[in-house]
Amino acid sequence: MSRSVFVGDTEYFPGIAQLKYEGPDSDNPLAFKTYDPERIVAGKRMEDHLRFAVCYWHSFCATGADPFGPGTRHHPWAVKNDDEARARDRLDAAFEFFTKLNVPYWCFHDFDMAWEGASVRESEQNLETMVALAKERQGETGMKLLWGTANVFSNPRYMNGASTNPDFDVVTYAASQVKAALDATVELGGGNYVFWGGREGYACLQNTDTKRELEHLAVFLDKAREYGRAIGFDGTFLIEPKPMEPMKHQYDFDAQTVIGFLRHYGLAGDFKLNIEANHATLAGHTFAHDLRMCTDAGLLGSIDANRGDPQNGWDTDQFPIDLYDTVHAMMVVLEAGGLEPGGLNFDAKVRRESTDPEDLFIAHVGGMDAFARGLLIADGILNDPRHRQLRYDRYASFDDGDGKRFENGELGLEELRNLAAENGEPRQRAGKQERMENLINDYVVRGC
Ligand code: XUL
Ligand code: CO
Repeated sequence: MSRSVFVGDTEYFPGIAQLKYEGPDSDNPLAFKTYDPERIVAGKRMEDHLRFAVCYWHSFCATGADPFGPGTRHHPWAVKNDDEARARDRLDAAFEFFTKLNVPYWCFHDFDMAWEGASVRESEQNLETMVALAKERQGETGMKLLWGTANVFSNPRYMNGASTNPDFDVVTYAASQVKAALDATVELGGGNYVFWGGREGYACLQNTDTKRELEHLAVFLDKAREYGRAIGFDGTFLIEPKPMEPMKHQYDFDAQTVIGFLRHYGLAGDFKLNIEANHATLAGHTFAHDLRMCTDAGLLGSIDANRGDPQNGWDTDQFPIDLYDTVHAMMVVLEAGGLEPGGLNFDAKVRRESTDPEDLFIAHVGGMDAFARGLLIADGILNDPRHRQLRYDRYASFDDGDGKRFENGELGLEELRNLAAENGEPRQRAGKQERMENLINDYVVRGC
């Protein structure tokens, strides 16, 4: 892909050229060791399998502030006094970063890219201004939008939730933002639109009408779908599950909860899931578990790629570097036939202590290489007949005969009982977990 690497009047990452694949022997921290966009794996270019996206919020808005102290990163695009001038500089810095990193996609919230105005109309105009500029930059650089979303959780008005807020006036405000963010997503050609239910949940069960709030959430999503389709959005609406944080309990707890909700309210199909690794682990699952629940249901939409910290019980949003995570994730993705029109969005932030501008590139390089390795290793494992055997042969007793009839719902409980009485104690069949784990390890070592 040949793209311009420098947009606007200022270069925000001087001294960094477009990153390239240099192979496993390279010692250049600003080069890919495994991610080679053109390399063909399982019949497709790596870039088309992985569909990497950079997120706007962590990379260009967040400064590393935490509850114990202010930000540590100094963004040269955030120095001007005027809101619009800062937003324009930030957009140019972001597009320079995207193109230098050489990823095909990006993602945004309305008020990462624009700034909130004093009224609904003013906020809409601010977003429209920035969308026009982003559209220009997309044209110049070849970047595409993976998804857009609205931030309906940061502003204090959303402290009790957005679409599940007990106050109807707040619900209407959230609707105004979602409408504008949908307009923006369509204008920028986004393939997906995300709903992360930031404060859709509760802090105190006793003061919350959970039934009514969940029904409001469903009506709100239905109306967003109706509006989106009416303005020509033909992509996927995505719900991003998360069990807690900021709320004590969030309604979109995990993949299975969301799948049940979508089916119950007739939203499945238009809506799929955006699975974030660190959210799955917060819910007590593995990343791959939540992915598998989605692919089993035909509802995997996209991925927010990151990881938590095993010692911390919160959403640390670190860059994904754990090979087991990426291997297991890519096994699920490959088996399901890929992510398109979703992708792998790095919803991840560099650590507060990572203050050099190059650290943002290095972090993404690590994440991209980790997923590229995951892809190659997963492809190797899935093509090994021993994997199929260990996983699927366990179910051979359902392939024909009475087992098949059971699967088809043709045997009643009494008939099942009679078969047990006739056949006697079942033969013990080992699960072979360690055999499977060792096989996967052999591929991890043999690698890419
Ligand atoms: C928060 C989170 C969000 C969503 C988009 O935990 O993951 O950044 O991805 O609102
Ligand atoms: Co996310």
